[in-house]
Amino acid sequence: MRVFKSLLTSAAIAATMIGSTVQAGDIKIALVVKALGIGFFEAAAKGAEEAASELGDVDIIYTGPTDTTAEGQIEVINSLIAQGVDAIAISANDPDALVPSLQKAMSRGITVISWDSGVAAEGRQMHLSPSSNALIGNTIIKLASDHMPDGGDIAILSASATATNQNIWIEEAKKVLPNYAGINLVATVYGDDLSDKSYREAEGLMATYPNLKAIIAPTTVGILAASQAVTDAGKIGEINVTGLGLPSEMAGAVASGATRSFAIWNPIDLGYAATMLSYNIAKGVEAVPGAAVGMGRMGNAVLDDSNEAAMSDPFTYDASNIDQFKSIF
Ligand code: RAM
Repeated sequence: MRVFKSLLTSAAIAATMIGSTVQAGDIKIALVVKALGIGFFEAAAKGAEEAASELGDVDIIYTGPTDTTAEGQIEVINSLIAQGVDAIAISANDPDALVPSLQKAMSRGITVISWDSGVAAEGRQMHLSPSSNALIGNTIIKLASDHMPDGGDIAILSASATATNQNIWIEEAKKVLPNYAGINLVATVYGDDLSDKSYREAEGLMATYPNLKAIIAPTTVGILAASQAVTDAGKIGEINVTGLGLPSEMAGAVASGATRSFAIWNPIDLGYAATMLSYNIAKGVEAVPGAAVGMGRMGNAVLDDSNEAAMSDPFTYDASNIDQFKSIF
């Protein structure tokens, strides 16, 4: 048991150095993701790599735990502190649990930002959201409602129960529900951004709510697993799976009709922007309310009173346009 655990631990802190040979004096930026093996984060890593080659003096360490837990990320953070990285850009599995270890990193002079999924303000210098949280919340409900002319029951299949980003989007989605007459949210379940757990949770929803008309998964892992579960259950046409997905992963579901439409922002741009922000702050730009911090080709992030900014709007994909995007991300 002990051996197994220590194997898991070393796997959990496995890190990949991307790019060319590490030069002394290079800025080491760690892109810490919710978990390794998720296509969305691999696309973000491509963007980080693009930023690094543009900047020239940057090494990207792409790393994360093997599952979407705060405990796994704390181990990763401690190991990055020990390695003496210059910056940590993290998509958090929990807004609060990471604060002590990220504060330790900042007290050692390491730049800390969160991106995608935020850390509480005291645990980071700034946060970059992909898009306005209210817009994402409204978008996921609208995507379901667009294909439910007679209204009906919907359910949410989320990522982990402590994921900052999904929890805010769900909160925003619930706020706009009264604007969608006849749409009834019956349950919210959590697949932890694991394919098999998400698939089983989708099966559970179909068994518990026989009148379900849509499953909304605001996670790229969840939407793919749910579309597969609906397909395998023979319920294409009866239950529409929507939410946030990657065109490359969702092309089959759109072709089969399991998913009528879904949305996402560009994850490559998000990883690129997070890297540029980390670099500029590590080089001395101050992250304070009102500051405009450069994001390279993505323009500036203008920080609000909570030192937060949003990158761009989500884009909707369906059968009419998915083929143009499925080879990009
Ligand atoms: C998954 C992750 C990520 C989220 C996307 C939409 O890849 O949960 O944090 O932003 O879905």
